[in-house]
Amino acid sequence: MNNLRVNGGRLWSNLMDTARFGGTEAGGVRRLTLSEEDRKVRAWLEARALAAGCTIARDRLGNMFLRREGRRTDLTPIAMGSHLDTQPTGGKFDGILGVLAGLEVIETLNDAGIKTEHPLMLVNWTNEEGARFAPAMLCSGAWAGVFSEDYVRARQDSAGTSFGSALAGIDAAGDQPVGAQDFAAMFELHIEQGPVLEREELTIGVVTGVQGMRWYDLEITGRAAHAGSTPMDARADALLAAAGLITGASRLAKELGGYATVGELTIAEPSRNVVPGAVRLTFDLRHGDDAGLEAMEQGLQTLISGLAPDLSAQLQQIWSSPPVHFDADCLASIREASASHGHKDMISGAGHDAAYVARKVPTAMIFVPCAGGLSHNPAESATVEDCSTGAQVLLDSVLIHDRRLTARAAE
Ligand code: HGY
Ligand code: MN
Ligand code: MN
Repeated sequence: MNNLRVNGGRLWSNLMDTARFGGTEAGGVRRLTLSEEDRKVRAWLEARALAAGCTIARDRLGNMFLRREGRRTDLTPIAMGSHLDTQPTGGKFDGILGVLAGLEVIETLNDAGIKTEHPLMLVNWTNEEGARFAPAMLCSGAWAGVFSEDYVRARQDSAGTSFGSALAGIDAAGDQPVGAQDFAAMFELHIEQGPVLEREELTIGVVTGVQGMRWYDLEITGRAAHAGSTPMDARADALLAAAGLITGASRLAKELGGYATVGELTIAEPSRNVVPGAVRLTFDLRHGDDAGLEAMEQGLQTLISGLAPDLSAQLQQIWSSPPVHFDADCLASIREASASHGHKDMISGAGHDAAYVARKVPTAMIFVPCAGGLSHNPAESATVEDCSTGAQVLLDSVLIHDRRLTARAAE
């Protein structure tokens, strides 16, 4: 193994410094995609990357490609990527740890005056979270050819602002065609966002894949009625129907070993003395295999078909991301880089840009623990030691992979 060491203190300082872009009183970060806070953190990253000798490119959807030249100009870059946007109740580490660890790799190589054979590319993927503009992983998905540019531009947030106008609003778009940037491989470092590593007192997760996930919108229509004079057995209460579906989906997930979450629920024209006549809610279903996902979807459909006749429901699937298996060579490089750290293979419960990038180039992920496995919460936290070890494994994985690919090309 090389004797290069990342500067964990510099990484931690960058993590705490960038947390001010969208920092909340609760100690978390609210940095929605294409917001003013997103513009500021993007500008911060570009300035640091330029100071580190990188060239900057952006595609037409604002994906950022920060390139460090290698010794060979004929080789395709090895990428380190993740995302800078957060959930509304986000924390200091989800996404940005992977981007800042990639910056730390570049600055460590600069400090040592070392050049890799392959160029390196630090990537910020626009709109990973899907919180403001659904679905998630929208612009890594567009880069992978899953979503058209027009589809992405037309997505709207809850205020009716389109992705396209928000993108123009912070001047984040570049002129590179979406999908034109190629990579020899991509590595993504991320907090686990689950309890496994912490529980097993391990520092590194060698992430072999990502579970499947599907998102749905559900509209339930009943009948608005007077809260005081409508008998309980004469109601078409849309919210009560939704409550039954929510508990039913949760029971299904437990039975099938999957995950079911309702994260958004809106009562149309809410009033405390009116029986809700119409509600809209979202379902996020996940499972390690397609058969399990399919069984969960069928189960939800069955629950919906069992609603009382004076209630109607429209279930629309708005997104489907099948289970992903990462690249064996990339995983071998991560395992070699992790040899001196407590590590284990694992599947990611959360979605990541790497899930779409893997459709086009060899890709794999590295996890580090976060406290209590908590994420998408202002209390999300990780330690300077684990973040530093994660960045070290990212550096070593990239160096090992650079040698692996170069040697193979010379055969
Ligand atoms: O939904 C997810 O798993 C990711 O955080 N976007
Ligand atoms: Mn993330
Ligand atoms: Mn997230």
